[in-house]
Amino acid sequence: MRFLTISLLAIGLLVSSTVFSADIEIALEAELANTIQAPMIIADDKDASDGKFIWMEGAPVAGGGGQGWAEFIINIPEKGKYALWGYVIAWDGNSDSFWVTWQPADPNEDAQATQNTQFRWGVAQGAAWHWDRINHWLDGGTFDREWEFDTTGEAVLRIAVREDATMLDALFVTSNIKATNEGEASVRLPDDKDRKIQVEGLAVNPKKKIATTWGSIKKQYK
Ligand SMILES: [Ca+2]
Ligand SMILES: [Ca+2]
Repeated sequence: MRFLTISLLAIGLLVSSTVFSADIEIALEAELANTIQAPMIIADDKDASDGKFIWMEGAPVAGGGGQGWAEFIINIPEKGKYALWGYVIAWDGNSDSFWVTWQPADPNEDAQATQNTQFRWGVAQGAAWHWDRINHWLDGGTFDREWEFDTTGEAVLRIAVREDATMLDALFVTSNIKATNEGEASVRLPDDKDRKIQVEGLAVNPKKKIATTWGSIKKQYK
């Protein structure tokens, strides 16, 4: 009987680690970014996750934008491909885009300066909070993005202002790159546990160590 139990346990472990290997999923609160550079700011909204979101404040008007950003240090637990989803509001055609770079999968490029459309996210419009998979809006069309990481550890995601008034409430990182809608991707907003992990940095490392390593990443990709 004991042998049977152990065997079943072993099979169970084998099955769960192969057939049912779960996607990696990380839920992040936009306003808990490691760095927020003005004029991008944190603002209040009772309908936003944890009551706050980030944006470059202003009415959605033509022109403007192009300054300010938020940076997130994300611990990549396994090598491989990842997709990103944003929980957003984009009122109209003048408030529906960001620049997105995620190092080291992306180069250390200031997309606000280079205007490289590879990093241009055309945000799905809507006046209520909704999920949108981060894409690149190229001159020839808009395509879902995926990022491939050859190393584990800290990766630096920058969401930079392109147009005034585009709003970001939360982010969802997933290794499920196939999903094209939020149901398939099992997107979710961060809960208290997610926020705790995000605030404390990598669960196992003190914040000081992250800062040091972040410095070396910047140096490496300069
Ligand atoms: Ca636009
Ligand atoms: Ca939020």
